[in-house]
Amino acid sequence: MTIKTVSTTPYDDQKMGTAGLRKKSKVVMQENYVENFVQSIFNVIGDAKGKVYVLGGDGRFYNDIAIQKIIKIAAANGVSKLIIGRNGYVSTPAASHIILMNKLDGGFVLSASHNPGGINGDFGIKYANQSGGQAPSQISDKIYQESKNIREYKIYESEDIDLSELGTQKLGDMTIEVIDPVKDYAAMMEQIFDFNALRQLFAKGFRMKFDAMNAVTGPYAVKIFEEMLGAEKGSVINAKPLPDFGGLHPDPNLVYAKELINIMNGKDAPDFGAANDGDGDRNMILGQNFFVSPSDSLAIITDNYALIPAYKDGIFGVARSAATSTAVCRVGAARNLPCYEVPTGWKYFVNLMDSKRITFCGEESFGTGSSHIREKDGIWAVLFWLSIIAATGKSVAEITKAHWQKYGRTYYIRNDYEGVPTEVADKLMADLEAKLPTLKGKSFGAYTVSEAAPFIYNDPVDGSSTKNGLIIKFANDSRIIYRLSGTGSSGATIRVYNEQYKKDDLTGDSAEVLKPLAALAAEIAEITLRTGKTKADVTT
Ligand code: VG1
Ligand code: CO
Repeated sequence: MTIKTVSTTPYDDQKMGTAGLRKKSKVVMQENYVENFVQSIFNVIGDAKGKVYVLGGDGRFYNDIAIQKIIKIAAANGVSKLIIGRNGYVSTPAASHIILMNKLDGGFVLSASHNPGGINGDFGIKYANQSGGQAPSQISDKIYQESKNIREYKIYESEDIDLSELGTQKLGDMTIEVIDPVKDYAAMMEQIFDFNALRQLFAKGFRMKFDAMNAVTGPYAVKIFEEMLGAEKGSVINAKPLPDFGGLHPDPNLVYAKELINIMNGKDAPDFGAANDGDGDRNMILGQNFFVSPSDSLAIITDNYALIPAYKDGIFGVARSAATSTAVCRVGAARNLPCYEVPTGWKYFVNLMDSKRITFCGEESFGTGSSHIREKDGIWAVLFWLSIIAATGKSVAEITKAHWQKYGRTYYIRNDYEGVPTEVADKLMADLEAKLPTLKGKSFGAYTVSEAAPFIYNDPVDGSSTKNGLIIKFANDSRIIYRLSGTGSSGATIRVYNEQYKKDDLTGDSAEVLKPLAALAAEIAEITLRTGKTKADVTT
């Protein structure tokens, strides 16, 4: 066994987006693609001696190949130890927990999250640092620069490492510890929530369905909901992680979690439904024939913090991405909690959590979490909802409607226009930005523009400034936000977020209520004219 130095040619597209590097599987499968990217990270880290990282993925196609490459490159670069989930599996939230619990230097999660997998799907690598969260742009930019100039990488020449058995082995001087990726995570959940109360809930006959979408959360969910809490066997569906997710698009929303939606809207529906995405950081919450919008979920969780043992003595504050509805800030205002607004991407919450400015945070894209880790956490959100149900004895729909009664309702819809040529999307955004100053004071029927500007975030901790999206606010408590996706693997996706707050009028249908605003949003940005699309490809 020896360390080999291999000469390589740089790729020019290894820029991390909203959440790590995300590409078509076939792009990642190109010669030395993973090697270049990972070596670039180690070059930026500098001396890896004494450093320890967690490694694993959501089990998608190429997980098994990429993980072996990373192990061998880490060993050749002098890493002291890798902690790896058995069979190469670890969820994004569990990886964050492993980093924090063991005070590691960071980690690698092999996942393209909610994007489809397989040879024609997507692959990705999320890189976290010692904060437990994904590296901030200042670091990922350096890695990108490095990747454009890389000329060689170091790799250990050896047989593949067997990751199927728990225990410790060596590759040269590097220690490899294969761990059960579920155990410590489940123990943390038991610390946060009142598992006895949840066991009583299921003992009384409460029924749930959790859709793991054939991705990484299956083993976590079976362990926690069925084995520890006593939900009936079969409560977790699509529980076995598969390399192609069984053909599913592991994005937990009304469009892609079809099987679960049908169960929850069908005869004899269980009391509660939930789904997670590929790497276990997103969640969708459902009642019988009832959908909780992620923005409402964050607000409801915040309003109920005192029901949970870990938060009962108080929380510091809350935060949402700018695109997420303002619902949580109304709870913040009522309860004297600061409410921060950050760019899209969980990494922007990390400084706020580290500096004890916030405890809870969330995104409209089905992400909810707290400072127990530095990633969003799908199973945590599900346990939170189950705890609210156990404590109040109310159904999902009753809890949500009571929340609207108390605070009013923030109607919310996101329209995605996918596969738009990059130049078209970039021009649309640039022209729209240029037009914003002319919109102020203008009326479009019932909608009078009160503010129109790019969203700029000044991080109160590290002083960095980030521009992300364009916001138009109207005098009638409604907003439109436009931004380009940073997680796609081909072309551009234009996301248009629409929201309208109503103090009364609580029982409408979101799509109906927001129809005029969504039409106005498309008109202002000239979506049809520029993209040829007469309607959104996906609405969530
Ligand atoms: C999307 C979501 C964003 C989320 C990100 C990563 O990014 O909008 O809220 O943080 O995915 O989610 P974008 O740039 O495509 O809008 V995950 O589950 O990949 O970590
Ligand atoms: Co994800």
